[in-house]
Amino acid sequence: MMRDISLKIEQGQRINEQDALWLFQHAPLKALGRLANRVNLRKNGLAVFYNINRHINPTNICSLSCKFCAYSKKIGEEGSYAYEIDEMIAKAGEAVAQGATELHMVGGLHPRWNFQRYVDMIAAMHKAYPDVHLKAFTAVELDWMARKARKTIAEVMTELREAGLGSFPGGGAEIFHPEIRDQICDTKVSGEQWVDTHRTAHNLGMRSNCTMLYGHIESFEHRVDHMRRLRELQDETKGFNVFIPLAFQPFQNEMGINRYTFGADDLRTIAVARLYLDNFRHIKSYWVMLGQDIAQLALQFGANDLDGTVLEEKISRAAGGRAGMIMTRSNLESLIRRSGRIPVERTTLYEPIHDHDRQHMAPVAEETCSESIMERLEALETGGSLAPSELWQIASEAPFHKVSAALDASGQLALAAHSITESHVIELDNQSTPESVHHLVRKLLLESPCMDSNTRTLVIVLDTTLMTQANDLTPITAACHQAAPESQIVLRGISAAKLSAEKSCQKVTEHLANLRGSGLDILEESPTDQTMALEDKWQVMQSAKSADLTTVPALVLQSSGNVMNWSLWAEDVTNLRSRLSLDQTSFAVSFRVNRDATIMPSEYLKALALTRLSLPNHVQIWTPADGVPALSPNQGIGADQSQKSFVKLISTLSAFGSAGLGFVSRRDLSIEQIIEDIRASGVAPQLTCGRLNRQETPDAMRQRLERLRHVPDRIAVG
Ligand code: V47
Ligand code: SF4
Repeated sequence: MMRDISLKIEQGQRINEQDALWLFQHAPLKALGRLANRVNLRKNGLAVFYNINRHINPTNICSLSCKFCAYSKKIGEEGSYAYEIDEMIAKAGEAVAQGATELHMVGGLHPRWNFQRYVDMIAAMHKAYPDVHLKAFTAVELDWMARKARKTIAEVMTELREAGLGSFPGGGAEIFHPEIRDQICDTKVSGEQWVDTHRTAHNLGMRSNCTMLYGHIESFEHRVDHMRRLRELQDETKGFNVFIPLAFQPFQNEMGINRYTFGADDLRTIAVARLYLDNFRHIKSYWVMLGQDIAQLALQFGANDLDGTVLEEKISRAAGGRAGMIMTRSNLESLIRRSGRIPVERTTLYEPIHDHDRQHMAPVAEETCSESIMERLEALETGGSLAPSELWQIASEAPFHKVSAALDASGQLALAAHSITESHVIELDNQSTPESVHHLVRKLLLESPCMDSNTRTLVIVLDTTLMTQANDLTPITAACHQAAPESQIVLRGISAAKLSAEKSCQKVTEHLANLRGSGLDILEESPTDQTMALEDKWQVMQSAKSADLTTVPALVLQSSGNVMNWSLWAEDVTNLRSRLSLDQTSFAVSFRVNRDATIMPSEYLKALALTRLSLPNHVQIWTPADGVPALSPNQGIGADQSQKSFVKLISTLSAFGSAGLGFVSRRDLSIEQIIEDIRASGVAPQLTCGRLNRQETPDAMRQRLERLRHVPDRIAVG
């Protein structure tokens, strides 16, 4: 089916609603992304748009009570506000001083404001800043004004245009289908009225945007129905500038929904929109609702616009938006550049501000790289081994989707299950004592819901990153084991294990055997072990193996300045590969990002895929949740009540080569939420305690991996 749909698109045919539904329900994530990316490049070239704008939400007082809305208040209610026109002009002035070319204004339906109030608002803003484009009022607000003034929608629009209004934003669309609309916003204009209002605007020669609020109670069928109505109107009028999928923000709503949309679902929605809405040139990856992480990745999945600097957006913030209220020009440009694209500042109507940027909008048939890079990528695909300099070249030059295609072609992954190892990290420091660790572990066990069931055994990770002096760790592991005899114990820190041997005046092998005897199960490399000499590190790992400890080496991504350090990655992965090829007993590598590094999600997934391609088949790659990068500042009203923003990436990991979440730190994550994320990635979640793997012989593991291969990376949400 994927091939049929690709063929249709390649031949310039339209895909239909059944196709779009299939893409939502079944398309492999990477293949879907590749197709959407190709279509976007052919329309928009390498350019990705952003603008310098400001949102001003004139009032949160609203006569309606949509069930999903955390923003609206009633008159007199605590937190309600209504700006005077002067205040709005002052706010606009701040933005104009920073180079804003657009003001975006939408708000509640204030029961005491009449139509003239809105006309005066626009006229005053236009008078103060005649060069700034005023994009204001949703179809819902326009209907409100028309009813209050007893005018037609066309009359209202014309008067607003005469006062200085430039175009209409896309809000208020939600989900058109009455099955959903009646449940979430039954007093709002109907889907038909919304479409009619925009038809009227287009017929008057005005342009508008359109949105779809997804990730609440709607099904994929409702999303396709919504997009169908937009595509039909666009066929008729060509008046829409852009389609903007709005990811539902779940804090404070009357729908009983308390989780954010899955990252894989966000990407899928952008990609299906790009493929189905073939008469739209622009698809917006709205960072305010998606978070910076998914917004950046969406640029590989068909989106060509990030929206703008925004400044003071209140609607998503009230509903738990974690992305913060502002991005600077340089933030936006950096997200775009590090996606391999060219940032182009645009006007509201999607013209480049600078004429010389037009060249970047020229259609591109495909992102290319040199033949030698392709040959090397093919060599990797078929299990060949490359020199670090060759790997470095592939990593820094091959586009994201060339790597994703190579991973698919290699048949390397395709997992039926993604393992989750529930763990709790105890950060040891110089003051840690056996008593303090024992106390912490007992407390942990009493509080931990995962000890309720026999099948779920907690893993305790003793993390040594904060230890700056040598300490004999044997009494500490013994205390941990005594407090939790059923738990598996991981020591994170190879250099700490070595220092511990020195402190107790023992040979490393002898000391590791003692640690094993005191209850330790696994020795895991920590990011701080990167500073150890390679030979020293491997020697300790070798000794750990002789002491019957399982060892988990790490691959830690680093950045230098504001760029990903691919050369370090290439060196590290080469060392790991040669080490692991000799060593058939190591079953996993922990893949993480250095705490101080800024790694973009697209770089992280590309590195993950390349690492999967570079390491021997029998080695699993674990992506510990606390080592996944997070760009979103995770600020805002719902931030501490809800999942952290990096959780968004979890549902994308298995498609790019991760076999499991390694040792999940449970401090700010709920295992139930993670299980949902794994399901959303299309593979089955599998809770393990790590021991499962220890009992497996290398042969049995190889057979298991063989069985798991060739299962497509499907999605199963909706
Ligand atoms: O219509 C309300 C949505 C919209 C929530 O046209 C929510 O360029 C998510 O339309 N979670 C207003 N969304 C915002 C809007 C918009 C934003 C940016 C650019 C443009 C454009 C338009 O916000 C509302 C509603 O669909 N919304 N509550 C929520 N909890
Ligand atoms: Fe009012 Fe808009 Fe909120 Fe609905 S979504 S309650 S119309 S502010």
